[in-house]
This record gives sequence, C-alpha cells and structure tokens, in this order.
Amino acid sequence: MARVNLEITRRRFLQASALSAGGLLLSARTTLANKLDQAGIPVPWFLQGEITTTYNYCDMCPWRCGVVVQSQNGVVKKIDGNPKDPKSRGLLCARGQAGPSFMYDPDRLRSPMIRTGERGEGKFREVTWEEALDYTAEKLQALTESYGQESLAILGHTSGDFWFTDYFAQAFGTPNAAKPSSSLCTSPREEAALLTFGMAIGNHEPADWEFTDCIVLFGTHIGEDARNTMMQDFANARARGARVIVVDPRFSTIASKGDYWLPIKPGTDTALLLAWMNVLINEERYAQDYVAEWTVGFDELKAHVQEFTPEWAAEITDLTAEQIVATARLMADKSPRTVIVPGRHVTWYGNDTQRMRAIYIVNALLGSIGNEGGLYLNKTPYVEAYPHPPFTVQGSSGGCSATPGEEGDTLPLGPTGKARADGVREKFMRGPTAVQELIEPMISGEPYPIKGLIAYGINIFHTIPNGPRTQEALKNLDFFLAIDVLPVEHVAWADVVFPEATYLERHDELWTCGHKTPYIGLREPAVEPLYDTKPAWWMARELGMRLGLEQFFRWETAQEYLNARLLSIGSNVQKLHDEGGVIVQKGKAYIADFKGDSPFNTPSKKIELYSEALAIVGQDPMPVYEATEEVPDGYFRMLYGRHPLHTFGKTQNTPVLHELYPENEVWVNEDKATEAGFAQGEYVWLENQDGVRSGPIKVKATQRIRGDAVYLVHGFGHNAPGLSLAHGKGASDAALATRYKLDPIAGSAGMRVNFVRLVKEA
Ligand SMILES: Nc1nc2c(c(=O)[nH]1)N[C@H]1C(S)=C(S)[C@@H](COP(=O)(O)OP(=O)(O)OC[C@H]3O[C@@H](n4cnc5c(=O)[nH]c(N)nc54)[C@H](O)[C@@H]3O)O[C@H]1N2
Ligand SMILES: Nc1nc2c(c(=O)[nH]1)N[C@H]1C(S)=C(S)[C@@H](COP(=O)(O)OP(=O)(O)OC[C@H]3O[C@@H](n4cnc5c(=O)[nH]c(N)nc54)[C@H](O)[C@@H]3O)O[C@H]1N2
Ligand code: SF4
Ligand SMILES: [Mo]
Repeated sequence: MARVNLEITRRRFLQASALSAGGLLLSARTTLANKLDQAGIPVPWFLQGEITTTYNYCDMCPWRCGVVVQSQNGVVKKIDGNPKDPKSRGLLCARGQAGPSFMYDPDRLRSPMIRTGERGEGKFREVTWEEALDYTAEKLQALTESYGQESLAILGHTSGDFWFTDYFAQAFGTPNAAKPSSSLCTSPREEAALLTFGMAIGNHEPADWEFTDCIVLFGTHIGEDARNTMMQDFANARARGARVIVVDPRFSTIASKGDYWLPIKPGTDTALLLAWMNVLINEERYAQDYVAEWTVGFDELKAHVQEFTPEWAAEITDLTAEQIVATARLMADKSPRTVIVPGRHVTWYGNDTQRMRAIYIVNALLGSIGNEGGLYLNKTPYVEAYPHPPFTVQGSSGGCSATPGEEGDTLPLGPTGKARADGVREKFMRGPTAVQELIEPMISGEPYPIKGLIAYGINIFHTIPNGPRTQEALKNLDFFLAIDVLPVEHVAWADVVFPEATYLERHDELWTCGHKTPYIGLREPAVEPLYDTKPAWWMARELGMRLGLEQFFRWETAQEYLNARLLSIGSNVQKLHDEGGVIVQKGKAYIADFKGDSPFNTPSKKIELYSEALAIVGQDPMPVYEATEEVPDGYFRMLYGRHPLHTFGKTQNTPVLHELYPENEVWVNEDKATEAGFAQGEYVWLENQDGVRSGPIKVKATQRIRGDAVYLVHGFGHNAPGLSLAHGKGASDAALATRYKLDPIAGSAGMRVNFVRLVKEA
C-alpha cells in the first residue's frame, strides 16, 4: 500500500511540476508579449499562442535529416535539425530550412483532377476524391482485365514512394515498379559492393569520417552536393588534419579544400584506379596481412595490373605519372585510415559497376573495408515489417533506401507468370528494376505491353533520359495517374492527378536507416493537409479497397500501421514522439565486431578482388579500362551536378530558394569561351548531338573546368507554365540527355555520354 501511495504521489508531483514549468514558460511569454505590445513593438510568433512540436524527417532531398518542427495555430513556423538524429545532429542545410517555403508554395496542386483536354495540354476539371478514386480504380481494373497486372508500371521517388512503388505495387501484383534512385543514381555502386564485399552501401555512405586520415573523392562534390552530415563530417575531418584527394574534371568547391586536385579527363577514372593498384602492389605498399586474411584473387589481380603503369594511365587520364604515384603513396601512408568515398550519383558512362569495383578494390588493398577510418560496415535497424499476407508479387524497385538484391536470384513474377519488362535481369547480370527501361515497352509492346503508369513523386521529364521517347510513351498509354505536389511538366500529360500533402502535413512509413548507429525516424504531421490534398498511404489504401485488395489494407490509419510495426521493438507512435522522434540502435561497424566471423556475404566470405560471379556470366572478373566515346569536334561533353540551394528539379520554384539561386549557368573553360567569342554572363542556348536545344542559359567562363567539358546544375530549364517562378529559367541537362549508355552489369544508365555546343540564339 505504502509503495502505491508513494508512486501516486510521485506521479502527481511530476505532473504538477511539468504543469508549473509549462505554466511558468507561458506566463513568462505572456508577460514579455504584453510588454512588447505596450511599447508598440510587434510581438513575434514565438511569444504568441501555443506552440506544437512534432518530429519528422526532411524530404527536401533524399538524405532525410531528422527535424523538429514548431507550429502554431495550424501554421508551420520553424524547422530545426533534431539533435537526437544521427543524420542531422541538430543542423540542417539551406534546403531543409526551406521546407515551409516548399509547403506554402502558392503554385501547389490543390485538388484531384481529371483530364479534359489532350494529353500534354494540361486541361483538367477539378473533381472530388471520391470521383478521382472511383475513376482510377475503374481504369486499373480495365487494365488488369485486358493486359494483366504487369501492364501497370509504377515509378516513384521522394520519401512517400514506399506506399506506391513498394506496398501498392506488390499488393496489386506488378513487378514493374522502379525508382530513379537506383538505375539513374546508385545501382552500380550497390551491385559492385554486393559483388565485391557482399554488403550494400545504402542511404548513408559508410565512410568512417570520425577516424579517417585520408579522404579520396571521385566526383562526389561535397558542398555542392549538400548532404548535411557529409558536409559536417568533411569539415571536422579536415579540421583534424585529414588529407584530401579530389578527382574531378572541374575545380569543384571540395577540390578547393583538397591537398590534391586531379583534373582528370572525363570518363577515364578506371585507368587511374588501375594505376593506383599497380603502384600499391608493385611498391608493396598494400595492407599485406589484411589482404591475405580477407581477400581472394590477389595473385590474379597482381598479374592483371602489371600493364597498367602510372605512365600508361597518365596518357589516358591527362594526369601526370608523378601525380598518380604521389597520391597512391599518400593513401598508403595513411592506410588503413584512408577511404575512397563511394559516390552516390555514379551512373556516368555505362561502365560504372566496374569503376565502382575498382574503387572498392583499392579500398581493400588499403585494408580500409571494415576498419577504423576506412569504410565502416553499415547495419539496418531492426523493426519488423507490417504483418500483411504474402504479397501477390515480390518487389525489386531498389532505390537509395532499399537493400538491393533482397529478392535473391529469382525474378519476381507477376500473377500471370511474367517477369518484369525492363529486361535487365535477362540482358544483364543483376540489378533492381531499371526505371528508364520501362519506357520502351510502353512504345514497342515488347516483351509485353505496358499500358498504365502511376508516377509518384518522380519528375518523369527532368529525371529519365531521352525525353522525346518518354513523350511518345505517354501518348501510347491507356491510363496515366500522376501523384505530385506541383504542376510539373509531366502532370500536364496525366489522365488523373492526385495532389499530395507534403511531408510536413502527413504521417508516413518509418525511416529506417542503415548506419554506423542504425536508427528509426518518425514522420508525423505538423499541420493538417492544405487545400484538398491527401497523404500517399491514404491514396494507396483507398485504391486498394476499391480493387479488392482489402487483405493488405487492414489498417485504417497510418498510426495503426506504424504501431503494428513499432510493437516489434516495444514502442509505438506516441512513445516514439515522447522520446524525441528517433530510436537509435547498436551497430556493428568493424570486422572486429564480428568476433572472428566474416562480415562479408560473398560466396567466398571474403572480399572478391577476382569475381568468379562476373567471370561466369562472361563479364570481366577484374576491372579493365574501357574508353568512352570521344567528344566530337565543336562539341563539349555535358557534365552536370548539384547546387547547394536546390534539389534535382523540385526546388527551383520554392520561393526562398528561387530568390537565392534563380537560374543555372553553363561553366565553360575561359580560354575556350574567348576563342569562340562567348562573353561572361552572355545568354546562350545549348544544343546537343541530336539537335535538341535548351536555354537560354548564362555563360560562366572560368578556369575551373577543363576545356573538353561544360558543366551545369541539374534541375533547371522548366517549361511548365504552372511553375510561376521556375518557368523559363536556365537550361535543362535532362532535356539535353537524349542518349544514355547502359551498364552491362547493373542495367543502369550512364548519362555523361551527351555532347553539347553553345549557340547564340534559340
Ligand atoms: N544540394 C543538393 N545535394 C544533393 C542532391 C541535390 O539534388 N541537391 N541530390 C542528392 C543525390 S540523390 C545524389 S545521387 C547526390 C549526387 O551527388 P554526387 O554523388 O556528388 O554526384 P557526382 O556525379 O559524383 O558529382 C558531380 C561531380 O562529378 C564531376 N564529374 C563529372 N564527370 C566526371 C568524371 O568523369 N570523373 C570524375 N572523377 N568526376 C566527374 C563533376 O564535375 C561534378 O563536380 O547528391 C545528393 N545531394
Ligand atoms: N539529367 C539528369 N537526370 C538525373 C539526375 C541528374 O543529375 N541529371 N540525377 C539522378 C538522380 S541521382 C536521382 S536520385 C533522380 C531523382 O529523381 P526525382 O526524384 O524524380 O527528382 P525530383 O526532381 O526531385 O522529382 C521529384 C518529384 O516529386 C514531386 N514531389 C516532391 N515532394 C513530393 C511529395 O511529398 N509527394 C509527391 N507525391 N510528390 C512530391 C516533385 O514535384 C517532383 O515532380 O534523378 C536522376 N536523374
Ligand atoms: S541534407 Fe538538407 S535537404 Fe537533405 S535532408 Fe538534410 S536538411 Fe533536408
Ligand atoms: Mo541520387
């Protein structure tokens, strides 16, 4: 009895003190507000009314930093980094801070719509959700009856893509679901990692920044590519004295922070990597004990690289043999605390899996994989999936956040026994569904027709290369549903438009991030959805219920779904909220943590310098250098990248970001620009090898880029009239990427095989 009483008293005391702390704060705010008011000073928002705190993960780019959101009277007031979150550590980048500006963009889609004009005209009538959903379900049903479930492709990105590219696709029964974050971004590095050391890289590239003494970057333009934690980690490592080698045809921001800038000829990186192997092995500067214990195929590799001397590579890469030797020695001096950081956007020239394998092999020779200061070993957090019945089809959409190769060696088949239509698994060795390869079957009907499309949070025209082909494909469809937040170009082609609520207005799937410290993040709405918008989980469920898929949608609300998952780790949505929105688990970052077992999940349980798996399918078992097509006379190779204030093609219309960087520029070597008579700041058009033009775009004449390439920031050159700020600003690298080259291992699309020239008028 006494204990119970004591407990009650203690609880009452805690409640009372919480109340009085809150009460004190409130009265302090009221007093100050009154004082300001009396003095005629405008009372700021944080002194007025009640403030609600919610937790979320940022959706302004795929890095997904944990955030804390303050809102008041149904209005989002402030976003800060969540100090508990391993990805933000309490800080955000400019785009993260611009979340409210993205959400309150007056150009947002506001109501469900059904097309009234021709495809591409952008003429719609606003309808109720009931009508939009019934109509869509009817169309999907008709599609299934005529062609089978496989005839529906679901392409998606942004952080709500799970509900459509994963959950709905698998429940509905189409194997044709794909994410651009795979075959247009990470899949070569994921495939190479699985082939070489049997682990995925995942969303958080596992460079052990805390302990590294030497950082090597291929492209990976940190600072412009503004992944928040990566910028923090780089700055800390540099401040600690870590050495930096940057390989980039352009003097990027990060190159300006380096000890070495290697202005490599575009597309020749594998030659440099092979020469580094040659130096490390022949000068016996490799990690001999580590290589003996943890790798297979060293003798084959040693013989293989003999011909790839620094002099050989110097000729190909446009670097000097001295630079190549000096940088190899620096990496070896700091080994094993040296890391060649796996890039993220690695679909460059169509031979990218082999380049990525070369990157991992050099890391292995340095003893860095699974050692402190090298590449640590990622672990995904533990939390069970929602207990749904077995899906109609197993998914393989891949993407930054998925674990590739999950499906094992079998192809996922649709209910009528058809494998996915992208052909990657038949033509190539492996790899998740390739988004760009699902376009062709919409035109050719081969291997079977794709007649329906759901585009969820993917910008069809700014993301997938060969826009003219995409246009033709969209014309051929029986049905096209666009789920977006903005009236971007492809929305004008849709039969039905579902306007989504942004990440600040909705619950969502948990963010489960593979990391040194695996963790789980919560997304909860800060405010009610604006206008007549709805979250993806709701749309997927409403469609599922209309299509006879009730067994997969037993939950009525997102909270119910999330609670079922969180129960597996003794938590729930409320508890996760009360604990600050993030649960951190324990990782297993180093080989030593495996206590004698091998962490490497390859057939040999070792790091495979020589890959038997590749040899079996007729691919090079060890990387070789393969030349990419030379730049034609009068043209430049088109390179592209990021700007710290923008994400892909989705933030150019965000008011505060637009104000700071409204249009892109084309970087041209100053001597070349002068020679051709182009002035600094002059507006030009870019014309590619196929005669496609984009612009106008301002010339940035600079010595910071080689003479054989030009560079522009991706995502500009919008021509959708509904984007009132972004419309007509700058040029689009995507429009100019009419060609791409397929990687024979991952089925990914190398997009740096396009050439442009500068022309004076439209
Ligand atoms: N601000 C911002 N940050 C972002 C994003 C964003 O949209 N905005 N997107 C995020 C996503 S999903 C991704 S995938 C990443 C992409 O960012 P990264 O993975 O960093 O992309 P890269 O293509 O490696 O880097 C572009 C750099 O590569 C150089 N480059 C071009 N060709 C070659 C070549 O042949 N060899 C070498 N060595 N370098 C070359 C270019 O000059 C440029 O400096 O950025 C992420 N971070
Ligand atoms: N030419 C060229 N192509 C590229 C790249 C490049 O650099 N150059 N980069 C490649 C890389 S690395 C990647 S990862 C991909 C990225 O490809 P995408 O993810 O397609 O890029 P975004 O332009 O961000 O397109 C996101 C779309 O989702 C919408 N959206 C934003 N928020 C929400 C939301 O909450 N809900 C819904 N339903 N929609 C939303 C946006 O309006 C936009 O239409 O592109 C790849 N393609
Ligand atoms: S890096 Fe910036 S935009 Fe990307 S998730 Fe983090 S805060 Fe958001
Ligand atoms: Mo990406």
